[in-house]
Amino acid sequence: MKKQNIIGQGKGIEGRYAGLPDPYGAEQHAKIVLLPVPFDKTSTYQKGSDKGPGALIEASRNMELYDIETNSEVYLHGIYTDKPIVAGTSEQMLAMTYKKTKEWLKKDKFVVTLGGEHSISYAPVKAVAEKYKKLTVLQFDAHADLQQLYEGNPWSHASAMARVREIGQVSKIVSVGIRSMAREELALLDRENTFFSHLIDESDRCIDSILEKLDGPVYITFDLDAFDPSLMPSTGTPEPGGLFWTTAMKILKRVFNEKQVVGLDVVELLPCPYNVAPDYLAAKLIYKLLSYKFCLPKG
Ligand SMILES: [Mn+2]
Repeated sequence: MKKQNIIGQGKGIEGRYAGLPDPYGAEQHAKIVLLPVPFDKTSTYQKGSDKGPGALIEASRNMELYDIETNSEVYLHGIYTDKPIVAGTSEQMLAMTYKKTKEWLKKDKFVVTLGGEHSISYAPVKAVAEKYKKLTVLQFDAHADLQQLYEGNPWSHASAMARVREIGQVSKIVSVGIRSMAREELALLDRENTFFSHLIDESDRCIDSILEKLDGPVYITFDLDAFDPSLMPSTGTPEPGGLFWTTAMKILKRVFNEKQVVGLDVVELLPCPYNVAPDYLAAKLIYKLLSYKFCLPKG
């Protein structure tokens, strides 16, 4: 029972997700690796998502680590917080993140990449897609992110999914929560595989229709602006009419239960110093998804 009193309530180790002491936070023991990529160079509305990983990790030290829903403590599988990727340009950041993700995948770790702006996702998706062929990317996002170029930059956050779509081993992208886009993106949109926010509810029929689109291994890229801004105001481009926690969890629980999820990123947390609740939500989102991944009885 010793494990009960070592963590939570901000008493864990600084700079480590959930404040995990060894052996739970140690590299050798860990099934899971968190890779922080504090990169924000192309944002156009509000900047500051480079502060996201740090704020998320700090908030995570205050979590209670027993998950009621799955009756489990996923940290017992080990969660290692890697050193942040520090890079000056998009190209450098992507090259370093890709290389690091490949290394962890070779060691059979489940990699969770923390943004930073959404453009970081290209690197982990590419690495994961080379290991797990015919990958479906499940995108939670308010925005389509399909602009070919944005302000002349192919690596803009607004082009994140345009680049992911070009990765050969990615068979398709399924997008959930979309509610803002440019007219020129309409022609680029894969309408069949897009679930607009205003059409999403918690019904089995709706969730079935999302699940039906997912083939083969699944990578989840979670842009926090998919959530309604009343829940997640701390993001660079907040957009009303988003998903709420229970709906998102209902969808995600079924995805983890019925599909093989092989990678995950959580991006676009732009912390506000006067409101830590969204940082905590982002930390908890990861903990919840890891609980679904490793502690859900398959069925
Ligand atoms: Mn996005």
